[in-house]
Amino acid sequence: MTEFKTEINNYLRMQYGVSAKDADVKQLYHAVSRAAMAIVSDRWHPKMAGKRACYFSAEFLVGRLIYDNLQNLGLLEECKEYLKEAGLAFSVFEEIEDNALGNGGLGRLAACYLDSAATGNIPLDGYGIRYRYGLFRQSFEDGFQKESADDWLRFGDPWSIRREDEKVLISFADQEVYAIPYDTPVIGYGTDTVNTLRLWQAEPLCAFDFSLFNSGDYDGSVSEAVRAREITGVLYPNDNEKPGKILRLKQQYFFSSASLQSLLKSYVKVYGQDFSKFPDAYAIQLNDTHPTVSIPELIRLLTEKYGVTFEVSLEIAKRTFAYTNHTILSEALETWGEELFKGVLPNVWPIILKIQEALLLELTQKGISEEESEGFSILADGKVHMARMAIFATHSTNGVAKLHTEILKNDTLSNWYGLYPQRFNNKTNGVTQRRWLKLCNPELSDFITKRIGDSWVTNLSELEKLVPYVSDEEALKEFADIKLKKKEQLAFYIREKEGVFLRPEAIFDIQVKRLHEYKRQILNAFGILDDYFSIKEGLLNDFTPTAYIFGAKAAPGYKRAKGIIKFINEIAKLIESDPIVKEKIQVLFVSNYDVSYAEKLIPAADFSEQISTAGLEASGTGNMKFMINGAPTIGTLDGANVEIVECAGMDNNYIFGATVQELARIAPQYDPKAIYEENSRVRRVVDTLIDGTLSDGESGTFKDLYLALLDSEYVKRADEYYVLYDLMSYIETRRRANTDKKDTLKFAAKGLMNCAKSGTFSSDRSVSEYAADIWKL
Ligand code: 26Q
Repeated sequence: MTEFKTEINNYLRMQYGVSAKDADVKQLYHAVSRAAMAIVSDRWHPKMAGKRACYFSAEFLVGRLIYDNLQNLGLLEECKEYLKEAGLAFSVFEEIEDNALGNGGLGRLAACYLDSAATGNIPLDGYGIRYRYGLFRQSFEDGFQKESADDWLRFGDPWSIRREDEKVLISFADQEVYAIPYDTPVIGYGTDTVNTLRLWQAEPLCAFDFSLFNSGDYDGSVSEAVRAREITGVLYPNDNEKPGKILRLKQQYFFSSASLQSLLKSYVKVYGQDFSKFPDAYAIQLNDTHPTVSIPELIRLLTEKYGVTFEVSLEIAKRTFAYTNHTILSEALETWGEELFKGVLPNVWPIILKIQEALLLELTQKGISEEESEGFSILADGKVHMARMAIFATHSTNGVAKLHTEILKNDTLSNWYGLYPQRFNNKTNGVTQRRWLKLCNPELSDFITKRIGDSWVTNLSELEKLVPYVSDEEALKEFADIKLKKKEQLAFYIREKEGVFLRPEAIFDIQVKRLHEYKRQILNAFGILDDYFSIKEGLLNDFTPTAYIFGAKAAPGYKRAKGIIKFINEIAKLIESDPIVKEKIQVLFVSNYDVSYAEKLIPAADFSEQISTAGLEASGTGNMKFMINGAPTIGTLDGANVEIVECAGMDNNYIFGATVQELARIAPQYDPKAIYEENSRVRRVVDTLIDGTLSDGESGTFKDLYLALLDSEYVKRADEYYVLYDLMSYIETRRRANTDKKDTLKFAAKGLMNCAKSGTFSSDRSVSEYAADIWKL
């Protein structure tokens, strides 16, 4: 018996008094996880030597940990065997819920970077929040989204260790709480490196007030505890949208201060009170502005606790911190009302004033006029502008795809770029092929390894060696067969989970991502409606049957996004009730799309829908996952799509719609109403929102969608996201894709070419660029 299996048996016996055959899934989950932890433990210890990088992020969307960790430890096969001996399938752990402490792209990126760093022996630790409830679970009631709590701790958390001894105190204006760290090992694939993901939990100084209890005040006796736990109670479900709530600022300060206090403690142990070496010991990457309050907080700790001057502290901050921007949407650029900020964090406020003062001084020295200074000001129109502070008080600002970085430099942040051109740099996002190919698509992985060996697992650019197989008929056939198999597996899963029968022979056209107007799920919906009407008219006799699959969560307060979900669900119903059209089209909105669902959907895609308004999707990372799994992109020239087609070729993808430049040119005269009036096909699909074809159950939500597209008295900008502008070019492109799919081998060649050219989209590449250019490790 191996060490691993022995550990599992011991744990089951000691903890639960059972053997593998009698254990339930939860017991097995704990036993397997803890056995793996035991194996990791002698490689996992605080490391003092050399510079470390710290990824500060309000979100880590790691998904299910068990399979990934076992794979990285090389224990996957052994675990399968063990379960088989106990008469169980390896898939039993699919009952274990995802770790969904993130909203979408930004949180999942953080998780990919941790995996890549550990695998590449890069000392990178994650710091964030241990939310009691993660991203809400989604269900549909009469086609409307319903949310419920994500009680992820129901299954326990065997992958973390609570470090009571490392707790720190956090002070707000109106309360003091402890921050308790929970550490999870981040295990590299086939390496000895074990990094740490440290998530902080808020707890009261005093959990129970006996004197209040004795005097009969039962609520009062626990109220401090309730208020403390509230801080890390739940992840805000906003993606690219700000709630502007006090609690959110408290969360940001809570994990920023806790993380910095713990770094400073470790630092002082090694270096003493000479803080000039701090930037040589730690590099801190700010994942968007969410942890940016770390900047004044580090300065506050250095000046107040250790007597460093403000000027020196600011220099230390600049050399330590770097900032990643993930969005140009104005509604996602964080600002906090000055009064609100002062009220919650009175100790930090004076530092903000001093940073502002230092900024103004520097602007004057650089000869910036007072008028121009407005646009740089951290404090302006009664608000604290977090991105401005992040650019001023760090040494690096990066965008997440080439196009995005260019837009930052030349448009959104052009004034800053003029001031500090050397601070700006690009780091195109990436995804980990360990989870997004090897683990979720073992069939394609074997196909690849059989031909070029397995070094792609840690060096994705090796996939380039697949290029010759693009003209190898046997390889193409096998590639097409694998895709079909993944579609069959998905169809089976969906039948169980959603009660919907998808035909695996149909094209699987998939759009999965958060629901947001700029991502234009409604454009996809209009495209489907045009298919529907065309088929009814008998115009599309050559059409290859297609299943249009959506997965998306809408922020609970985002009414219009919820209206789009209802709209798509109504289209699904309409088509399902039409005996002719339903033979050609199926529409399905899967419920509760999450990381684990993505792992099943993405390998099964024939087409990847990446159709955001040009200029608005900073990068996208789902687009990369589809590409690696060999699905051509139907997309706009936006975010990393631009680099995807640069690598895989225009011919192997389906690019449509206006470019950034074109939109900039037409924007001033854009008149969606004119398009609607001139084009009867556009009109026909848009009118389904109001002509009774579809019902929103009297909620008024379809009328709102309609007016938002057409009426510039109803909204500031009618069709702000240029849906109608791109609609016809989208429809035509998708028809071409549908036709191309008929030639199985030619189509497989496009897919294989995408896979072969996807090497640069590994997060291994991204992280090594961060390490070399920004963190200087
Ligand atoms: C802001 C203020 C207050 C509360 C919440 C927020 C907030 C929360 C989440 C703002 C933005 C987000 C998430 C942004 C995000 O996920 N952006 C995505 O980042 C990906 C990784 O870089 C990119 O690939 C996507 O293009 C980008 O949309």
